[in-house]
Amino acid sequence: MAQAEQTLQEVLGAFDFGAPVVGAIRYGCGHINDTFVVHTQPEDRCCRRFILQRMSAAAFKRPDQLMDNIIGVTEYLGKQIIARGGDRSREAMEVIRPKNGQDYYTDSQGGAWRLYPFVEETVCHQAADTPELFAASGRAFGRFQQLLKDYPADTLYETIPHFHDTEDRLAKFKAAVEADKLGRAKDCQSEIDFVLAREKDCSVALDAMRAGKLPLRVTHNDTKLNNVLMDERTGEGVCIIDLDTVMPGLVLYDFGDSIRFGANHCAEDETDLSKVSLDVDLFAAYTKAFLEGTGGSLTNAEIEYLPWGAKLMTLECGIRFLTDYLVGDEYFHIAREKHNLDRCRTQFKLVADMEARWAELEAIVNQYRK
Ligand code: ADP
Ligand code: GN1
Ligand code: MG
Repeated sequence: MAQAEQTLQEVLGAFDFGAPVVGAIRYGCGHINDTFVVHTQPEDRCCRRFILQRMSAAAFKRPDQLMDNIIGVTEYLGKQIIARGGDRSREAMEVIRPKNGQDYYTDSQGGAWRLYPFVEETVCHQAADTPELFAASGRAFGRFQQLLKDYPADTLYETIPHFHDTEDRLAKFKAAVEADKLGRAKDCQSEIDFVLAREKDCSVALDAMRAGKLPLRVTHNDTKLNNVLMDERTGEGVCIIDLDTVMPGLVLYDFGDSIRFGANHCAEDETDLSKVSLDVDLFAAYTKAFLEGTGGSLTNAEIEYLPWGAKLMTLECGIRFLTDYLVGDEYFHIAREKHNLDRCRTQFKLVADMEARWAELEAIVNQYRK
């Protein structure tokens, strides 16, 4: 048996699924963790599914702290949802501990694995085909923000230090260009120049935070459309997933990352850049719904900075893809050569569009200001 298969069998044996396992296969489109869907066959009902994940060792140095955060947040969300008369089993993730009673299982190769119930009768979208769908995701992420507004932020570990510290991302990018260890900088000089021309932008949100204009809150920090499960019948957001990066942050990070990924009609790795453009109607639909979801809890300054959230999260993500390309694709899963460079190019095309349509974005956000 190959090592990977042997490890998977070891891990499957470490959890009690309550019924025989009939199969485990790779699942989903995440760039970070290794995700599997596990099918089991209870005697008295049809197949029951689970999500089994090996947490990325490249991304997360301390799986113990990561799981501590996730257990704290999911238990808290569960209580909030029950108090509001919701369905806890569908609306919040729930960690299933391994047989050894720990928060996660460490396999004999050192991999760290966790298990969740599969949230059934939901759809995970890779693109926002309609404004209604995108708005539903905005309401869900806004509500997530509202549900966690009183969560004790000081109990959260920083699972990835400097995650949305755009200044730090810029510094790491410059170091990668300087080292150019694979000689790849020559393939992407115009992308490198694009970043260098926006060096000052990287400080805009951090300066506002340091000046006391923007408060730290508990934020998700990875609000891609495919990190919310939508009800397959109603189309509404059911459950926010991928809680690895729930940490103190600025609300504009959550808003901006959703816009980055969802307010256009292309995949993040589209190679035909003529197809990639910001859809301002999607931006408007998301803005309205996100603010509804937050239930009026944001300050005027936070709302005013939302367009910056969109631009900064897109620029930062492009910088991260470009840096990973330069250092040899160490962080993001890739499926082809230059995959990270392709991803970087779509991000920079979107940044350029945002800059060109800045006044429109500000007007939309202003319209929804208190
Ligand atoms: P990554 O950090 O690699 O993006 P995710 O936690 O987002 O990992 O999981 C990858 C994919 O697996 C998701 O986009 C979604 O399709 C699916 N998924 C994750 N958790 C669940 C769940 N509890 N129920 C149903 N699908 C899930
Ligand atoms: C990763 O985990 P996933 O695939 O939802 C990454 C995000 C990036 C995104 C780009 C922990 O998100 O920060 O914006 O890829 N997550 C982590 O698609 O680094
Ligand atoms: Mg994900």
